[in-house]
Amino acid sequence: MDPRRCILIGAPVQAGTRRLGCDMGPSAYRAAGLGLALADLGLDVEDRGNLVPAPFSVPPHPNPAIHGLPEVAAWTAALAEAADAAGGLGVPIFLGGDHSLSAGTISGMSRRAACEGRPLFVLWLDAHPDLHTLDTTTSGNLHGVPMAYATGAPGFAGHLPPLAVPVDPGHVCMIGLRSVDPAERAALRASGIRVHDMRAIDENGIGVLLAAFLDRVAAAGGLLHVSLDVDFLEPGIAPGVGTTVPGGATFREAHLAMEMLHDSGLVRSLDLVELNPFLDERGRTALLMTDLAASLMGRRVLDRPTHSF
Ligand code: 4U7
Ligand code: MN
Ligand code: MN
Ligand code: MN
Repeated sequence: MDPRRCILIGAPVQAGTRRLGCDMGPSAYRAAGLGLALADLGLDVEDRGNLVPAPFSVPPHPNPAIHGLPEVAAWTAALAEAADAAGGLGVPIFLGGDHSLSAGTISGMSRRAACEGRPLFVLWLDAHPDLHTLDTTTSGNLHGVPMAYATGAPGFAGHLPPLAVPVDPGHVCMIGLRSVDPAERAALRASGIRVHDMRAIDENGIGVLLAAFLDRVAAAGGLLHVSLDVDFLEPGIAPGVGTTVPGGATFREAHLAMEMLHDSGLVRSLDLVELNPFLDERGRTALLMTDLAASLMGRRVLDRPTHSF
């Protein structure tokens, strides 16, 4: 695997939410110049276009709120394959699409890590833990379940593709949480997932929290998957998302996190999720997410070409 090779994989999935528009996410990243921004860093960039999942038939689930299950099952199977294969060649960057896509990308990367005899760690940057099961979700929106699926929570068998290698919840760190449903709160407490909410960021600084996690990943010889939900960010700087929650990460906090991730040399794969270009303002959210991805791959804020948001 070549760490200087970036493989862009479009995943225009929107079945995980009732709000339409996430299917335009991959196009918006391309229009924002993500490929060029990465190539400018001297990286070898390959854009594989958008993935087209094969149909996947699943029995209906007894929870009547659930919608989009066959589509999410199909994307999960296709993305797990794509992640495992691309992860063996370079650094896959998944252009979403709603957050249900992480069910596939994380399960694929977890299989890849197991093939290499190394543990997979996940950094989850999100306002939400996305830790509902098919039984606890009341919205029925499957962008709220990928973390439960990827960590092997019960109740997914027969409804989503079988999970080859569940991620150890002790290898997951969530930063930025500020909207957690009661069932998720109980699941988080029981899980052993490391959680740093916005208050923890305010009190400690994001750098201290992230450094401690990166030390753990390095000490374990782990591979790191980063899942970046647009709503991790303060809605004022990132309006192009369906699930805005006030009080998110600032431009400076997000860039610091990306630069530290780059310096760690641990990141093997990245999800850019939940961008809804229909809700964006003149592409500013797509541009900010593109800048963050470029920072994670090696660009410094001060090297940024000057464009206005
Ligand atoms: B996202 C929610 F109820 N928990 O289940 C739900 F608050 O990928 C939100 O993080 C899920 O944006 C948000 O619908 C999913 C809700
Ligand atoms: Mn999310
Ligand atoms: Mn979210
Ligand atoms: Mn969302």
